[in-house]
Amino acid sequence: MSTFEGVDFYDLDSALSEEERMIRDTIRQWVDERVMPIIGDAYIERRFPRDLIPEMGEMGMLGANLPEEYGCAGLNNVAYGLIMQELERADSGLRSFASVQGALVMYPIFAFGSEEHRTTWLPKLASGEAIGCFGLTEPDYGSNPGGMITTARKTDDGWVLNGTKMWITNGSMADVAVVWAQTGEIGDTRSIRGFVVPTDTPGFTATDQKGKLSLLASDTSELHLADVEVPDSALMPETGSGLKHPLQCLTQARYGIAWGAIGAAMACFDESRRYAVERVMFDGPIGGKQIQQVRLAEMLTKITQAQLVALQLGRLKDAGTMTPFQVSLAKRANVDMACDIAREARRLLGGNGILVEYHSMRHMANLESVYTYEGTHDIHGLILGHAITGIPAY
Ligand code: TGC
Ligand code: FAD
Repeated sequence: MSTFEGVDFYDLDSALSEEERMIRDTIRQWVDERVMPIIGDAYIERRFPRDLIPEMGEMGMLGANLPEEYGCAGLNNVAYGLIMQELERADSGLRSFASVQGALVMYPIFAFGSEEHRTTWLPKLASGEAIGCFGLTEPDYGSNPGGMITTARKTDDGWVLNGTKMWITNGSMADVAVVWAQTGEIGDTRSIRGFVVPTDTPGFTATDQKGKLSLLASDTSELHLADVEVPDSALMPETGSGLKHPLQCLTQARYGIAWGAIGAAMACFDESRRYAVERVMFDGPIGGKQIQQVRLAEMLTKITQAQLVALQLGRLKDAGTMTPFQVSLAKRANVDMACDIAREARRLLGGNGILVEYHSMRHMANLESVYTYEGTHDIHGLILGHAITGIPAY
């Protein structure tokens, strides 16, 4: 049974480069040593384990696929994906932190910001000295961000921002926010532009989202912008020709989620497999019963399929040919797979499955957020439907 350690039934290790394997193994060891012992307590205490951030920076996990000239690790996208997988093996909240920092804050600053934005923020964000958040969603504009009512109005020497952003990961911890705002008529998506806003700017406040039953080891906040005055230099110069700039950021983060979900599923499978061979009921291990064997076989099958999807997606991204539609398929399918596996794992564990000492129920609850954010499962179905038929059904 020990060959199932690491869950690599199709020997995908042989399809990775030595460097990719080495990076994966380094992060895996760090997660086992530094995160696994504390993540259950952090979850119960409803706090993101902030003291891990400097180590994540030092080890190159933040914005890992961005260039070295800005203090990032300059890794390929498969290595980046493997990092997301290993982080989410511990907790979706940890991968969320890294996703937002790297794909939703550092990526837009790199791709759409000014050189001043890049040199001011990227090295600090890469090292973890600064934390970032990404404000797109609003209370009444989730799946449809194009309708946003947060405004940026031009003044003589800058802009004034007003509005509310909801469900913002890292919001209360952040030093800098990438804020998307309407600079023209409400509904005119061509006028939606991105701003780099230091969170100590007067009028900017963040409040914790209370009452969550998922992603408890993650900071989720509401951002309030009340006459926030920023200079002209806060505007990201390359934004402003439609929703495609924020959506391009989402493509980066959704790519990471497609890998991350596999990590959560691997953790649940691993926990179930161990439990099945150790737990004795009716004079034998439950892993010797046909129902549990089929349950484990289904889990392994789904994880293997998801691994193949993620690896090929990563190779396409590295070749520069990946499309957003391929990312939608992978995000949708792999998160759905992980939700199913976490639920089945929790069931296999019996009563112990509801305890925090075991990981599956924490993953199960977390994955409900992952299913919803970065485009819900339904929305990715509609994106694929649009691609297949040419007819938008949103
Ligand atoms: P639509 O007309 O389809 O497209 C507008 C323009 O954008 C282009 N485009 C993309 N470009 C890059 N990447 C993508 N994924 C793209 N999708 C579309 C498109 O080609 C077009 O370009 P152009 O040149 O013709 O202007 O736009 P729409 O307004 O109809 O939007 C459709 C829809 C529903 C798919 C979109 O609004 C959507 O994806 N909604 C979901 C919203 C969402 O995912 N929000 C996520 C918020 S951030 C978050 O959840 C962080 S969680 C973080 C964590 O903790 O890990
Ligand atoms: P709605 O859009 O109101 O959807 C409700 C239901 O309606 C869903 O089932 C949806 O699939 C369905 N639906 C919507 N439109 C259609 C349609 N046209 N046809 C059929 N069904 C439809 N956002 C950020 O900007 N930054 C962040 O850092 C961030 N972090 C998040 C962290 C967490 C923990 C969560 C839960 C969310 C986060 N989000 C963030 C917001 C997230 O992206 C939104 O929750 C998501 O896009 C869905 O929007 P909504 O919650 O408003 O749901």
